[in-house]
Amino acid sequence: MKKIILLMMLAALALFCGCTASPGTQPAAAYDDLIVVGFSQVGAESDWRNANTRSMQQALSAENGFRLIIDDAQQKKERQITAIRNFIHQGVDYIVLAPTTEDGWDTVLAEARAAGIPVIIIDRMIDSSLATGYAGDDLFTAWIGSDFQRQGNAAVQWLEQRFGAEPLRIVHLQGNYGSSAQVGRSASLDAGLARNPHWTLAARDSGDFTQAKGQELVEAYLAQGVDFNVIFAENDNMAYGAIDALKNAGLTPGKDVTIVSFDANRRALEMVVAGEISYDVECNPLHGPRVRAVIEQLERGETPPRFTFVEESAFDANGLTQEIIDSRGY
Ligand code: GYE
Repeated sequence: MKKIILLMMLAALALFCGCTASPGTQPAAAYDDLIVVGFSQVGAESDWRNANTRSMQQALSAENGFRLIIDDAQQKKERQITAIRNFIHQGVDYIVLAPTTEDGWDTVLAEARAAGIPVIIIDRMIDSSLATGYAGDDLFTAWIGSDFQRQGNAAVQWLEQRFGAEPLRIVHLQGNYGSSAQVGRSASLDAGLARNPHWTLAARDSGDFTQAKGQELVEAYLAQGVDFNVIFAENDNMAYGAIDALKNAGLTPGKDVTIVSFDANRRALEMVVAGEISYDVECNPLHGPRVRAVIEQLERGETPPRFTFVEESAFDANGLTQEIIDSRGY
């Protein structure tokens, strides 16, 4: 009898244990094997940013051996600093940072270094008194991103070639101030303005890389009677907003106003084919596999390159086929 009661109790216990393990739960051992990565992302301000987040999620997936914790900072540096501190407290294996602006990272990245957590910076750069010039005593292990001034130069050179001596009155929609993407692209346009005395700056302001602010700014310039024939939009989303504003005012983008832009998202390249955007400089957001490769190198005890500049091109309507657009990853 005692034996039967014992068997029944064991059976009940087995049933109970079975019930508590929900279908998707990972066994503890497999979970412990995952490399934990805390990713402090700028926000979700643009198509570029969303493609960048997706690329990270795909590359650093559980199937690939990672547990990725993403914190969306809604374009606020203070939130990124808090997120990094949380990652340090959680004891993540790696921190990936896409910094909003260049300045202000010394303290929190020194904390990560003190905790022995390697930091990989993607997209934009940090400007740190400690980041440069101290081989072996750096605040980040590797950086992966774009040469934003080179991108800006490509757009300025295209305007020079396309318009020669024609006078240009340029509306400049800037990204969020202090971000490398804004700093580099704006520096190129400033250099273009300086060497082309027949170019004038009709208006300039930050649209924070968002479509809504791009539209608002151009609507305001039109309402104020600002006279312009070129828009230099520092990303595609602000260009989309600008295009809406122009169309609402009865103007034809690509005819009345020439638009140059950055990122080369699929949607923007369709606008290049349609003649609404005249030139779009590629900025590649697909950093996920690159980050994965760097972490795997570190896991094997190898030294990854400290700086990786992504190769990029630029598009006008010449030769831009639907096939090329469809083959793009973002
Ligand atoms: O161009 C813009 C995004 O830093 C390269 O940020 C990135 C920029 C990109 O919001 O669309």
